[in-house]
Amino acid sequence: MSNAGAYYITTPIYYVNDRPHIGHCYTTVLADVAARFHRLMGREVFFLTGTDEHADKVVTSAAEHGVSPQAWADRNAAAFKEAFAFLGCTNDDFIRTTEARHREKVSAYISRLIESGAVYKGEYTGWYDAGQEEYVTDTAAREADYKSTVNGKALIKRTEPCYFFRLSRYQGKLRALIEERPEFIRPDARRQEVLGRLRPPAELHDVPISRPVTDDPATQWGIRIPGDDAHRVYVWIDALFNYLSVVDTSERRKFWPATVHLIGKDILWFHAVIWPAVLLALGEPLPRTVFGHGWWIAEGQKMSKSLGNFIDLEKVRAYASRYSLDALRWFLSTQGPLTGNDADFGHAKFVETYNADLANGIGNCASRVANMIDKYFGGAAPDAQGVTALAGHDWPRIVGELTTGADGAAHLASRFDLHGALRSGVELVRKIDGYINTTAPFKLAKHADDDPLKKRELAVILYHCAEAIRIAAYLFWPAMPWKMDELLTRWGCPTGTQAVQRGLTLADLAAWAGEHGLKAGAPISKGEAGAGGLFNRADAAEVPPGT
Ligand code: ME8
Repeated sequence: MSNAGAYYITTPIYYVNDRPHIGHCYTTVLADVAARFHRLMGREVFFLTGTDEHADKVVTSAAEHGVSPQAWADRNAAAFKEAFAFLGCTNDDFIRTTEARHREKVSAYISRLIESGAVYKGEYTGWYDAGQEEYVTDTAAREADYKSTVNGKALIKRTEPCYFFRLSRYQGKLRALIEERPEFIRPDARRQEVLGRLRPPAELHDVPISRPVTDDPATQWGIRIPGDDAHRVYVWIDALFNYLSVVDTSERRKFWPATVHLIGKDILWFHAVIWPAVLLALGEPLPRTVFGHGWWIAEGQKMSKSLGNFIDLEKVRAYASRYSLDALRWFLSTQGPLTGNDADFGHAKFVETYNADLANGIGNCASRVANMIDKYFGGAAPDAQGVTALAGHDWPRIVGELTTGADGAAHLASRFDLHGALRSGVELVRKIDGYINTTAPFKLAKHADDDPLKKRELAVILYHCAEAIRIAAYLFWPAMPWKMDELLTRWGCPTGTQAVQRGLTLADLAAWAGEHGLKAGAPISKGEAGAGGLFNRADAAEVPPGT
């Protein structure tokens, strides 16, 4: 049964031959921001991440470390789990492809495909890239001078009996589908890339989906083809099935099809062509969107093992500990390679973003307003009720301006424009700052004691500012849940975390001076004495953390 309120978001499942780095953290944090946005919008969310464990390189890497593939997978899967927990990711499940619940489903799916004729046994000869564990087409092999485009090593010509998936059957159907549904592959540049490879003269061939099992223990790692122990399921097919296997239970079926498969652009073909074709063959509905983001690079250079410039977990932790986890998540989710170009994880850029959006942005704005309320109203939210007209102010217009953010943010988040959605909070803060600068409450305050009209004007202005900051906090919350919960606690309002638990939605929360709005007389705290603002200014000249 489909459920219109359901929102199912997935990340790639990551190889456990190595430890997590910034790229894995990025995709999973981004998915977390989307998941949190949608929970706050009242959707029933299922957020899935996990690890891809049956790759041959897991066997190689385990052997290098003198442990069994399963032990190596256990160790690294734990590192991924720990990293995502550290980053505050609220995934609803974590799938490991070595788990029985996944393996059993994969066997059942392959059996169905064999029965329907979508998978058949044949013989494969081709150019194999051992490092990537993938066959390269003849054309691609020729163009690359029969060398791996990834590690430069020679491609190997191999012939082997093999199970094939009838991909060729789906070329026209996939093309029509991608043409009809612009939201199916995003961003649009990725969609055009895929379409280019589906339009004649391009031709889709059937693809091998098995690997032989021999006496070599290295070939025994993986899920067997049902009924034929001499073959195992190719790791990519095994891995793609995770998105379905996890929700293929009576309680979770409502989440299928996935709303968004969030991936990096490196694995677009598997997700935008092979996976949908497999789903068509199984008679399953297709995901709504496959979103392929771009690359993080480090200080202007591509990250690579040979350069040794991977931004690893230690560095990620060092940034979080120096600037807060919220600030790190903010940087990743607003400055990352969501669409188009690569994004640079550069220290100067980090500090610039941190100062502009956080220290000088929401942090400064909230502390300015809390300080004025403390000084002029004894720390209690002023009363703005009953004020309809005061000379020189157009209150309805001002309130209208300060309340436009939430609807826009929800719309952008549902379009997976997370940069735009998070920018809504920044823009709201900018409006509040502008409002403070034009109305100059600190000047009004000088005359407020002698002039009751000025005191009321001051009350209305500061109420507006505090109320708008409250709304901004919910807009920032999906990226920065801890700092925003702290701010909302200072304001005496439901935190984002509580709001989600109580089923309050962004629309409820963003209602101006509504049921969940700021109440006149309620205490507003400046925060613990000495604890300073939410985000203290940083100096770009300081040594980058983790160096
Ligand atoms: O490909 N910038 O796993 P993987 C941004 N197991 N994102 C990056 C990145 C970078 N520099 N480097 C990696 C696999 N990523 C398969 C997937 S899914 C059914 C199977 C992220 O461990 C990005 O999301 O190589 C990319 O797609 C993913 O890590 C690849 O992770």
